[in-house]
Amino acid sequence: MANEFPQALTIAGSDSDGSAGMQADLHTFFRRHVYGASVMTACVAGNSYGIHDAVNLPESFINQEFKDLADDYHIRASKTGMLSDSDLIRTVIKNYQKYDFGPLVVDPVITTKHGNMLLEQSAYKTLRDELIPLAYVITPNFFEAQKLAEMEIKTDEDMKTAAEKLKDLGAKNIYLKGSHHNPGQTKVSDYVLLESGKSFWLTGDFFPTDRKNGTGDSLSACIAAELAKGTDIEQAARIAKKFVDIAIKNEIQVGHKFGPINHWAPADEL
Ligand code: PXL
Repeated sequence: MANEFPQALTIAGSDSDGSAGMQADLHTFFRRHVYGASVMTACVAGNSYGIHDAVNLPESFINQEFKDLADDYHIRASKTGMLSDSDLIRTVIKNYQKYDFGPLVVDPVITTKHGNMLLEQSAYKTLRDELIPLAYVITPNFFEAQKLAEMEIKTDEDMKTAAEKLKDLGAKNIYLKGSHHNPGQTKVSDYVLLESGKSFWLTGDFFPTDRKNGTGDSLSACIAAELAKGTDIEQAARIAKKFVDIAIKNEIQVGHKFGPINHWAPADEL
């Protein structure tokens, strides 16, 4: 029967070196045994040294991408990545509200790991006030969480307070990634706050490497993939943390500088 196989959607920018953005999402969907569809919102030209150019796709084209998927596929979960300006965010919101594409994972992409801005300053409020309230899960990194929660995070208690504040923005479930910028740290602890009120820490080893591009994209894509298969949010969060940790630890030598994580690393048995 058509559409029996679980299908997930990434609504994201294309990253020409394949390490992050839509390409990282599709690698993750494939690896987690979910069929991956994509609505491309923007294209970035870059490599492991950095990003060198970016363009947005026209609204009419993005609308058509959504329509074509809705006319034929059964998308069971979606995720957003790079949405560079307010118009783009609103185009995505309009289409997401028009069709049934399952629960939405919002990765609130603001900058790259290496400081390139991926979201215009003026779009930040649109992301926070209009997109995040539609999210089933948000997956901010440490810096995005501080910006969105409007507070500094220094302690475990601060992580918990920030997660509560993020929930107040309207997202149902919060996956807050812990800091990995403390000298000498050996562990990274993420904090998850669920719709039910349950919360827990997910702690993994810190692995010092420059080959970490696409980590955040892959974590949120893994959550979306699991949701598309019917996994509950707690289990999806646990699987995603392990999936990404394994992909970081099993480095592949691609590119000269900030290379991609390894989506092939043995992660079938999570
Ligand atoms: O990892 C964040 C990200 C998201 N989307 C695109 C990117 C990047 C980082 O490089 O290029 C398209």
